[in-house]
Amino acid sequence: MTIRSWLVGVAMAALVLPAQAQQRVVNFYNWSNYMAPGVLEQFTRETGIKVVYDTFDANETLETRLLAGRSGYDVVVPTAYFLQRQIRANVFQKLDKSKLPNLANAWPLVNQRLATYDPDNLYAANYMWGTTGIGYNVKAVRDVLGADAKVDSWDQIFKPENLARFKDCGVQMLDSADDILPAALNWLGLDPNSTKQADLDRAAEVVGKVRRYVRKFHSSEYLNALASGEICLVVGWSGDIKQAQSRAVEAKNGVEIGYAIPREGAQMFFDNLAIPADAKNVAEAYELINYLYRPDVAAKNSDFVSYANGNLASQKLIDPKIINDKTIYPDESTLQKLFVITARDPATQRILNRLWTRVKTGR
Ligand code: N2P
Repeated sequence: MTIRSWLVGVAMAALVLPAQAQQRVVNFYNWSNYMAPGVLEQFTRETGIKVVYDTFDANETLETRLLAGRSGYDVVVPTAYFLQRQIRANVFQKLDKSKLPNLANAWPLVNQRLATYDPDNLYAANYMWGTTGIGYNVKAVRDVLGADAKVDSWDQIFKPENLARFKDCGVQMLDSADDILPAALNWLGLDPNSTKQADLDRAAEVVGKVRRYVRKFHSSEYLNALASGEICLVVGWSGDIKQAQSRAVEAKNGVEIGYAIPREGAQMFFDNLAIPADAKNVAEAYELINYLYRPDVAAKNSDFVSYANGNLASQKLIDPKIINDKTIYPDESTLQKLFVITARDPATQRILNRLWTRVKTGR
């Protein structure tokens, strides 16, 4: 190497290195199956900010990382009843609304719901919301229950003699104490927010009795498994089930998927954007949240993930198939049937989790 070429090399490195050091980054930890393809790439194209994207499928996973500190994340998406106690644990920073002009697009109704968990909406902005209900393979249900059978009740899941009939075509259930136990409590006519040991024991007993008909407790795999026809019944999240429905239509594989909000009622959950107190890339976090609150971006996401969002201005841009679907954007009478979960204190949460582990393993 000549001195000259070496010098050129050094000069080029000097030009390139600072540019690399300046690469703006945002570390985004979101639920799986919760983002339309292309949305984050578009953000990078528009802002130059690289998104390091990582996903989870359980609030517990997110919470463990947040409570341990130095999670490395700049934007996270806890469900409201987890957010509530994480705020108390000082895990998040207050949002500087002057950096989020697009929050003007927020849906006041959703803000108001969220304020139960985050008074005055100081720490979080709703991303998406949905319900926990029953996904099913239409043909399999017809084969097992007869031509005019309808899946519209938790009896289908929680009565062992009913669930037993679906064992062979495949049943999955969310691996989530906070979704399944409240559903069982509600079905028993008990308060889904009950913290009474006797109530929780009864709910656990209900699930324990149907456990052997459940092929798997898992919170994200059922999307593919339903779409491919590998399973026929699931207790899962609305949008994931609706995504399975669209995926099967696109695949033209003859699989038809339905989603039901059972008549006894179902849980309605709110998942929200928040910035950890120790986030390193705060300016970038604001840019990302503000971008996600652009009406066109929120609409694109809801169109793909089949969840309702917290953005009122996006509604006129959302595909009529999505916005007019009452299992995604529930009407008044459906809303009446939905219940919400409030934050549990850490001790009750531990009881619930222990119970859940026992239910799943049968030990
Ligand atoms: C996204 C499911 C999020 C719902 N796949 C859980 N709150």
